[in-house]
Amino acid sequence: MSKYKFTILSYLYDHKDQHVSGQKIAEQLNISRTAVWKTIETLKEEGFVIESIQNKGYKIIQFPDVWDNNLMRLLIGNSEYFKSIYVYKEVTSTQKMAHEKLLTNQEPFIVISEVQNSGRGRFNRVWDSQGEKGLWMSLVFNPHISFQKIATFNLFISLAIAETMRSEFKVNAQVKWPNDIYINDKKVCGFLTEINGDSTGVHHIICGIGINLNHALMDFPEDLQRKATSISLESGHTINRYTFFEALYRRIELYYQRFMTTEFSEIKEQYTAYSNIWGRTLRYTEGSKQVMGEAIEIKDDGRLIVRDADGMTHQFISADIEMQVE
Ligand code: BT5
Repeated sequence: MSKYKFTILSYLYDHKDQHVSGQKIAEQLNISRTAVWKTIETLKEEGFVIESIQNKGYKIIQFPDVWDNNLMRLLIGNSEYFKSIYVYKEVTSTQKMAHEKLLTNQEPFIVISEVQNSGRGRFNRVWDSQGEKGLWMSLVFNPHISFQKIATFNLFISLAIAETMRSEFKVNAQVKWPNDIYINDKKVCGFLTEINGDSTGVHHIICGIGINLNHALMDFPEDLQRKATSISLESGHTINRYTFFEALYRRIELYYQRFMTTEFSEIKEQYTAYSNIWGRTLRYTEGSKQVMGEAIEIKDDGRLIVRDADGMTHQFISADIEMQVE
């Protein structure tokens, strides 16, 4: 790997709206023109599309299809909150990696991987994590909050994800309480939240987020084809995964800050408007409790209230909700 790769990529990235000459890059970075040329060739081999016009210079036209460590470091360099990012080609699970990294790194960070060969959902369910199609990452936060406060974390994160999809990618993303995002009644994103803490409260939140971005229907295993979707399938466009990642982590930072400084009641109206569970009879399962009923309210502490056919109300803290009740 060229030792100048990160600095040259940073320079091109900072000037991504214009062409910059090899001479100028060489002068600014105090390296030889040959080194500039060689490094740009390496970047091209790695999948960066870099236009080179005589007398004008170089310009990045397209990022590679895979997660590039240098580029991710650049994107995260603008983060107000996350201090580092670990980028992998393949891991068992970013969630598992995040827990391991936490043993030596206590500052907020992100783990992202192209492929997870053992991605997992809640209760160790399988999370299908195809390469080059999705966004599989775990975000580590280091709040110092009470266990009680954590109950509404998922609600803030759901809104950050759904809002990113709606405003930047023009799809009708809806929140499915407590931790899924759906489009047209199909799951496009699931996330899970784990915590490290002790008697004094929560020290770390490890939030694993899986989002289907560029999947075609056939990219999903057969059993998911009826239930899952991707942003690309819903919007009709191929999604630039870097653009998505950047838009998402910024909104997550914003909503994390809101989570830390306000109460759920502040965003409840928007959350309720974004939810897809109202006005329909669905099956709610939490542990051994199962209820067919209609959701009527989300309480300020994040609990969901469901009314069954006999008019009885039931409270849920974190239920599985079946959207396609047969
Ligand atoms: C979730 O669990 O929805 C949380 C998924 C979290 C995945 C991320 S990826 C990065 C990080 N690293 C990990 O290893 N995990 C996290 P749950 O609510 O239990 O839903 C799991 C169910 O979703 C499965 O049983 C399938 O029915 C369905 N499913 C699996 N893969 C899917 C996919 N790619 N798209 C849509 N649905 C999927």
